[in-house]
Amino acid sequence: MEGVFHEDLAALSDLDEQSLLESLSQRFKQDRIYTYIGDILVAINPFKYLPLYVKEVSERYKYHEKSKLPPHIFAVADRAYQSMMGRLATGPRNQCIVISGESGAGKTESTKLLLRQIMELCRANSQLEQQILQVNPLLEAFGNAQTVMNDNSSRFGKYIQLRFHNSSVKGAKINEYLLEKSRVVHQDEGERNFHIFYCMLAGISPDDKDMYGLLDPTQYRYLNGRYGSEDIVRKWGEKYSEVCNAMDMVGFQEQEKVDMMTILAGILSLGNIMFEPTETDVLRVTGKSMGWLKATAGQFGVQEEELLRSLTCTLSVTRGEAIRRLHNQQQAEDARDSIAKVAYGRVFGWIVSKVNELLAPNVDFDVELNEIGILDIFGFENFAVNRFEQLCINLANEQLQYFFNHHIFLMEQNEYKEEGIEWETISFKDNKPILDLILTKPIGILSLLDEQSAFPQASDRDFVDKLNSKFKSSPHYEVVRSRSPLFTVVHYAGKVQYNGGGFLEMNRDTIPASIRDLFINSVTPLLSVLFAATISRTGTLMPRKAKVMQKADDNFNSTRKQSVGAQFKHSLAVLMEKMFVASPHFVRCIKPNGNKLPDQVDNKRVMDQLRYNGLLETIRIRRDGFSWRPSFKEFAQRYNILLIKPDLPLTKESCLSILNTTEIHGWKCGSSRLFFKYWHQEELSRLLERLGTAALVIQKNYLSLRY
Ligand code: AD9
Ligand code: MG
Repeated sequence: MEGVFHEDLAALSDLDEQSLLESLSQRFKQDRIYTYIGDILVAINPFKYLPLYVKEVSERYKYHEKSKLPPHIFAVADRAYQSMMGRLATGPRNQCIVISGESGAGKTESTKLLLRQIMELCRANSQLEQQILQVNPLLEAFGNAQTVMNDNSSRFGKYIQLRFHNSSVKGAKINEYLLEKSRVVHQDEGERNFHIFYCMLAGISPDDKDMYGLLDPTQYRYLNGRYGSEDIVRKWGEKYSEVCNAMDMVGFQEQEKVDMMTILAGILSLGNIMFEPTETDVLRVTGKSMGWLKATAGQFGVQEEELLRSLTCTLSVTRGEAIRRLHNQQQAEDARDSIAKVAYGRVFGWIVSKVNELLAPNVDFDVELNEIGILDIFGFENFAVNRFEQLCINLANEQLQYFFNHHIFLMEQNEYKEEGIEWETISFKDNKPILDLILTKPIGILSLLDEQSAFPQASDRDFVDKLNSKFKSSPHYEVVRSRSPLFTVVHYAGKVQYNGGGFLEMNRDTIPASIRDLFINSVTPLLSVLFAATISRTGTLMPRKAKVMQKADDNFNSTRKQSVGAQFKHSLAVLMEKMFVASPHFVRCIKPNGNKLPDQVDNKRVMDQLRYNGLLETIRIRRDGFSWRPSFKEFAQRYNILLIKPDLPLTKESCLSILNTTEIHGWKCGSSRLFFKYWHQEELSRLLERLGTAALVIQKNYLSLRY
């Protein structure tokens, strides 16, 4: 079949679903994992080492002509970098690379390769470059974990912004989204806790192990008694040295590292504290648990009695009177788990804000910085049990799909209409109604959740009943007849059944005042800082205030505190705002099979992904459409040099005269802008390059003659 092995699917004249699948899988069988659809890169996860990223390849892709080399992730890095420098085309100088795909499809690996190649491109070779490259192993150790879908699954989303002045990198900033804190205290079958726990236990020296009060890994409930074979343990040990090394390189202080590890050890001990009911309603901690309580108090640097009190009762102040409410066994276990979650979440947030502090650009205020952002979020998930976190993760993926559709289909086709370009509309699966179902005010899933979360008496069942009555007729919602609080959302990537159990609590995510006080008074400096400070939405730590101010703020915060859902919604909105004003580059990752195995293509799985990604429609629009649409002014400004007339008016007529001197075909002229195929950009750049030197000389002569 002609064209089956084509490197750019948009160049094929005729393609249906089946031949698209065949094309991709034939290429994949020859280890050609990358394919273009015009300016979009499709990447299929090989699940094996391929010699695609060695130094020599990296060199070859620097400042290359896209059409001359096979598709590659390094080509995307090159394009983003050149565009940021204003070398390739007109348009915003800030760039964003959006990587999407389901869990295990290869987004995080792609992100790392992009970062590496961009650093190569700017020939940073400085301490800053090393620091930036070390951020990933550090964040992965604390924020990734093994799931049934991916052995190194990102349990948080991140947007890495690289900041440049001219061609050199000046700093970086990380935005993190919604770490899945519940993993610290619970992991489903076949899953693990965050990597760092296993790394620490495997890699720590015997002396340090004693210092942190760590025991045998199989003892810890939060690790589910699971550890691993000797081989795995050795790898974890090696990873631990890498993480320590990364911390040193990025610039963490020795004391900060010690504090961090001690807090992690404390979290593990805390998980082993069990409670026994007594006849007098007071819970008892005895025997081994007493030992764990002592250990935790030591590791957290808090008083043992105070820790016990914050686990076994809640103190509230009503009309100036302190009321102590005793916990039952379940409440005490919940308090224990929420301390573990909040402590881990704060350590993670602190690492990110520390990284941002250390990597902030060290330049004067008036220095203009351009940016390349790389978005690597958690992929679409559908587990046996899906919780609140999965709803947020899948919402983020919906939002990205919308961003993609908006750019590729909506914006482009609207412009054709407005500019009077003849065009046969290409339809696509618009997921806006699903976004509305989750996000709309006042009756989206998240706002109903907020409404219910505000009632202390409301239950998860009440919440799901409310959803059922509001959305039963929505085409993207399905009522589940069950005694458990279940509901189904029909996402763009498939149906997901959610278990509403725990939604209200996870959405509220409140820390009891007694727990905060406990930690503020900790003698472990880092813990005390983490709880005295509030971590702002941007991930930076706000300074500790005087106690009185703190109290006033608490009252304020208790009425104003945003729910987790509302915060997430807000941070997604901020991210989208940023991305909508940058030039986007898309990488669509595909997972070839569900077994994480090399050389295996599960046709049905891949076809599902091609369908929900809208790839067939993407091919059509890239083939027939005009992805580069500069205004007359932008175009004339940049390409007037082709006519060797620097003072050309920036009008339509000038643009047409410029274009008429070239042999470029297939472009169109609208009422305010020009419409080009994606490959025209490169053709014009080539012309500029060829004429550039000569033209500059002539231009100089011309100017000297005139004046
Ligand atoms: V999740 O949404 O965070 O759960 P990702 O990020 O999409 O997911 P990831 O990049 O972690 O997936 O890839 C999963 C695994 O596939 C990696 O750990 C590698 O073992 C494997 N992988 C991915 N890309 C490549 C590659 N280009 N070459 C070799 C790869 N192996
Ligand atoms: Mg990932």
